[in-house]
Amino acid sequence: MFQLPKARRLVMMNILLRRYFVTRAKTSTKFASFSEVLPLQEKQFTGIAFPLLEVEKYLAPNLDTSSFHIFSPNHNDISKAEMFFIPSRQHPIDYFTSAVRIDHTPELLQPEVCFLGRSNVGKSSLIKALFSLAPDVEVRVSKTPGHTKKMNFFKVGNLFTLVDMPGYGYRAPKDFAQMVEPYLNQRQNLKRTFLLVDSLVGLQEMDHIAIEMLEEFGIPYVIVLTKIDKPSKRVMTNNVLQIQDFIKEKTHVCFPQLFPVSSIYFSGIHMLRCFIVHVTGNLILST
Ligand SMILES: Nc1nc2c(ncn2[C@@H]2O[C@H](COP(=O)(O)OP(=O)(O)O)[C@@H](O)[C@H]2O)c(=O)[nH]1
Ligand SMILES: [Mg+2]
Repeated sequence: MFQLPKARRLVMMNILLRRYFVTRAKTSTKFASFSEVLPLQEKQFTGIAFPLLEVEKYLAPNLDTSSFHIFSPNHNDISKAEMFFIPSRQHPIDYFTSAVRIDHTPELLQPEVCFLGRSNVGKSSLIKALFSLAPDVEVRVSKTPGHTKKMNFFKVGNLFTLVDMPGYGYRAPKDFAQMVEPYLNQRQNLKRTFLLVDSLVGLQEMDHIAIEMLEEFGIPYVIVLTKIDKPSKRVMTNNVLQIQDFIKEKTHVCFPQLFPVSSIYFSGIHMLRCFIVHVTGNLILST
């Protein structure tokens, strides 16, 4: 049977894989831009633009929901923030580099935010959704859990950097010791850490370990609830309330407001873009 030489086979496989990932990155970008969300009917609009307010609708009226409204940009702020995620010749957005050890991380002065969470929680998908207006940015979304073992740096012009951290899973202690801990401890330009938690299952043991570490180091972080298209309204509401109570009672450096997202339907993505642009010092809210 005809067989390709090994080197050529590898090249072919690379081309096929690239094609697969790039094609995936280009599919389903409806509602990627806020301009496509604005004309929607109120219910659908709120669900995508302000998913936390959608949850609030299902709560008892006497419940204190002040933590739902701490960061509350208006439409104009959200549209302005989106401009930072649209690439141009003067403002290139691209994958920059990867690192497996802290001493391999690039020396960048621009503000940075990083994304942390269990393997399979949806980190890469979230970064892909945030960058959906820059379709040339290649973010690898793996089929196999625990694929990301590197820190991947994405530069948004010379304004800020997004870092996809290795997922903590069964290899967590090793990855944590080698990469996550020293990065969080030493990175001078780190402005905010986003801790991703699956909205279907809520806080898991591994999440608590990450929270303990963030609290111990005093690193400001925000909890992002991923895959909100999955849970029922009841499960979603329960998990939101439970996590918000936990933040209030047990944490000191966690932002009290949750950021629910669905990377498939772009729910909460516009809001999160706005928050990132804001915490990296690139946008002062008009409200
Ligand atoms: N339904 C749904 N699935 C998601 C969402 N985000 C990610 N996934 C799926 O969850 C799996 C893990 O996602 P990935 O981004 O690779 O997770 P990572 O290991 O944290 O980087 C993939 O099969 C994704 O397609 C989401 O918002 N909704
Ligand atoms: Mg990943």
